Amino acid sequence: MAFELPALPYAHDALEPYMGRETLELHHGKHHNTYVVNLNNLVEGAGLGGKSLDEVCVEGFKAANAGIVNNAGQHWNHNLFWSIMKKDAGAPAGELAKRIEHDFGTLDKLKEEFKAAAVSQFGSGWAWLVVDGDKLKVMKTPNGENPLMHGIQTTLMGIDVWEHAYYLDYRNRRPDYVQAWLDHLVHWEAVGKRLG
Ligand code: MN3
Repeated sequence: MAFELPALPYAHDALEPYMGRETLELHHGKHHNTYVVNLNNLVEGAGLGGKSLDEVCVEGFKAANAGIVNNAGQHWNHNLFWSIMKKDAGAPAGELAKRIEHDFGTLDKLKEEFKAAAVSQFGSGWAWLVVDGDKLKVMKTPNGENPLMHGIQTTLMGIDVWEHAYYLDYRNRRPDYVQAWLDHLVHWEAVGKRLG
């Protein structure tokens, strides 16, 4: 079964002005789609045909197969990214709010730590909020890598800090993009559901 580009769960202009229509059209329709096409072209030759996306990520990373790591990783990363965004969707609630308070003190402290990771990722990559053991933790990964490849079973949210994610809307101002994303684009209810 070939991997497929998922439909965006909202219209291309649904996240404006924080993430513009043109950014979403190119990012989803061109960048993400290219990762899916490349992954499908590589997966049989890598001996990973028929495996789940999670398995392909983990096994490709173990085998240090750069093509698989980049393309399977980016497919996995973008699937998550689209699913945890919604414009002005409120604040963390319930179990997620409790866990944030317990592990970070306040939501602002979490945002501060997450922003620092996202801004300091040198070059392309991602910053993440994950569950590591029994604690919420912020981490970052380069290029197409993701927390799953590093042994993390539960990833709650992640921000794409490749330039293609923000350059049309924010030019070189990555910190402004990350701040706007944290303040306006995180779908906290969807993030909370990922706690399981
Ligand atoms: Mn991207």
